[in-house]
Amino acid sequence: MGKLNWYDMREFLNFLEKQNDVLRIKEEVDPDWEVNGINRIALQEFGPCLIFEKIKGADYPLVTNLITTDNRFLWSLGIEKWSDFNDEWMRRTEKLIPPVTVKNAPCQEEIIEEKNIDLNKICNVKWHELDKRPFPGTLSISITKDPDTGGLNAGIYRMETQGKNQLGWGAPEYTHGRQNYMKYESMGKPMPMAVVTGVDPITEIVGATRTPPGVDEFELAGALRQAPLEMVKCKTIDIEVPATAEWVFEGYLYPGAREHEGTEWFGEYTGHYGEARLLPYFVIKLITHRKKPIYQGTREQWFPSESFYTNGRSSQAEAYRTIKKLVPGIIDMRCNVAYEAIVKIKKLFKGHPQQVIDAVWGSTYGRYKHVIVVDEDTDIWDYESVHWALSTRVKADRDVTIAPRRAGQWLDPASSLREKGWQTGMGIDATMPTEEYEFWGDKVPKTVDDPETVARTRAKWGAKLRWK
Ligand SMILES: Cc1cc2nc3c(=O)[nH]c(=O)nc-3n(C[C@H](O)[C@H](O)[C@H](O)COP(=O)(O)O)c2cc1C
Ligand SMILES: [Mn+2]
Repeated sequence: MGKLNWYDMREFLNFLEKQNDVLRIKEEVDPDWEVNGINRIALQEFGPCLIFEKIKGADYPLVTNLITTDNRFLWSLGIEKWSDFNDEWMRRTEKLIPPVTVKNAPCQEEIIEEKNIDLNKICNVKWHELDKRPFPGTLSISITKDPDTGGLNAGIYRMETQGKNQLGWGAPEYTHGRQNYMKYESMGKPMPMAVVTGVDPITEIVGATRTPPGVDEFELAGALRQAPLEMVKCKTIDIEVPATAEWVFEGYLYPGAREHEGTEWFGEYTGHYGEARLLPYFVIKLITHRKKPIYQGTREQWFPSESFYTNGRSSQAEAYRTIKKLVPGIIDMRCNVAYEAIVKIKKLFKGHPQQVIDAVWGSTYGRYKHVIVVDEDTDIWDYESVHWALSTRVKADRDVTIAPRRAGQWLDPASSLREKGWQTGMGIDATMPTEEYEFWGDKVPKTVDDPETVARTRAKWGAKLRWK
């Protein structure tokens, strides 16, 4: 169910409404605690998508939890079941599909001039108890251009309100967005940027996907949709944005300009509060939006969260594609939104699992510090099964590789402030050590699967043994 090429967020919302998967909150709610509380509860219980129609002090409605359940994620992409997901992603994105530029676009139906911009009227939500300021940017996509290649980049980075038209920009140096800024900064030039929010679900997903460098996320969106995305040129800067976005902020980041996030902590996708940082900031010069625009945001937290789906699962699919191109025998891959990757292989040679571990560390953007490699008979979609392999096939002095001083992520709470950005890799080969048994001429232990007996029993007992 679902489909590939949603026209806009509204079409997806209408579909969700028909599935009885939207809750409209018409009562006025408090942006300081109540939006947080309702989201915290709804997320944890795999609740519906939420539309807050009246937030105290704000003039516009807010959508949250658009893609925070298995169903809503798979509907976004028109994929039926998880077991198809990695391969379907790979198949569709074999060839990227560039967007088309249109002249008139819904996202430019209305305009707010610089002097009339007041972010607090647009989104004034504090997503967690210890956030001291509103963070309108949780699901807002920053669109920048590489000044060398002209290629577009899309990324979601946290943005806090620092003034009526100023937002902090939480993009660390390892993101492509920040790398574009670093190029402008070294030329001493301001970087034009557009920030969009309230987009069709595939655009949201690609904004959160960790791709190899140089990939234009809107071409990736076209591939996932199997049809080009419609985009329109901004009014004041040379950047294209998705034509059906609800909100578009046009503006600049200036070279050398930094401001500390005016809070001590911000709740993050690791499920912990992350430290506030000294960051570049975005100055908005013009806002365009649709008629009756809907703002979009989300509450960062541990699983289940919007990051888990749109960043975790999509980046997993990208990592799967990369690894499959580099190492033979890769069957499937599961990554969480934080820092773990589990890879299922058909072991072909000595050191094969270790090569997989090295490849994950060296070639993927997800910064998966822990890599677990398992055999074909292990079900990576069932953590019990993975732990069975870990506890029965691993001899730690032989199978665990520790690799210090790896590139990590800023927000990993396992590293203290002094070590932020660094991580220690741990690779675990949880495949059966067949090569050792074979070396000694011994038989490799088999699993107690007993397929012949199972088949024989099913043939005789048939329907009587169907419990599901
Ligand atoms: C809700 C949400 C919030 C996110 N916030 C941040 C953030 O504050 N900083 C960050 O580096 N990445 C954040 N991400 C992940 C990035 O969007 C993701 O890594 C993306 O691929 C970066 O794009 P880029 O490499 O093209 O710059 C967030 C993702 C989601 C879904
Ligand atoms: Mn990118």
